[in-house]
Amino acid sequence: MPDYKLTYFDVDGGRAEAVRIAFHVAGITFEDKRISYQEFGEIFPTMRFHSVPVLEIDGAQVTQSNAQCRYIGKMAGLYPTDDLQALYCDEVLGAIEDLTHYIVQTFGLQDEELLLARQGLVDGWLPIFLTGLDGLLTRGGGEYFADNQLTVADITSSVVVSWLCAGQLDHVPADIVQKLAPGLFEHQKRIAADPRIVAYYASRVA
Ligand SMILES: N[C@@H](CCC(=O)N[C@@H](CS)C(=O)NCC(=O)O)C(=O)O
Repeated sequence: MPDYKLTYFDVDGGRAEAVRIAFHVAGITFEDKRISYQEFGEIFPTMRFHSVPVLEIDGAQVTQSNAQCRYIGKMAGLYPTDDLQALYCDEVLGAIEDLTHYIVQTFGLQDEELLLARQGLVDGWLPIFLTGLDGLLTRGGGEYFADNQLTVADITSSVVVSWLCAGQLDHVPADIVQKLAPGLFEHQKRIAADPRIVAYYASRVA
């Protein structure tokens, strides 16, 4: 088995979270290297695209969280073997990445500028992506996005939806998902209760 090291911020969320969960579900030991924002400021030039998560496989860097998700997800049985179902899974991963990108663009803004940017999200990209993802869930049958079973798409969506519902984003109502995409809201609660996800978080506090 190769030596795996995943470097990301010290948060139980964000772009590395589904990769960490997939490692756990696969039963693969990896170094969960959690860095502070200050450490990131010191080491980011050593990273290929100056960003995290970075997965090192026997010391060789691989970037891009969705690529990492697919790679570890396959070993964990969390990625469809059927090409069409894999496409459905990838569509969700890509949409979540786009949505995250739009949200992150508002980070670091202050006061009136932040208010306007967040209002723009609430009136624009958030409803577009939340209702779009709700539709993709319906396409998958309502319970999962693809393959009629848990995949990295469900986990990635659950991580972002839980973040949106936590009320951590100023000027974004914490009930926005519940109001605009009730199916997606229920999906998040169901995925968080999946025994594999519960076991991962139990292992975090153990
Ligand atoms: N598409 C990349 C995006 C990576 C990315 O933007 N990561 C953020 C953290 S979630 C980052 O490192 N930001 C540092 C910065 O913007 O300076 C991926 O999915 O891995």
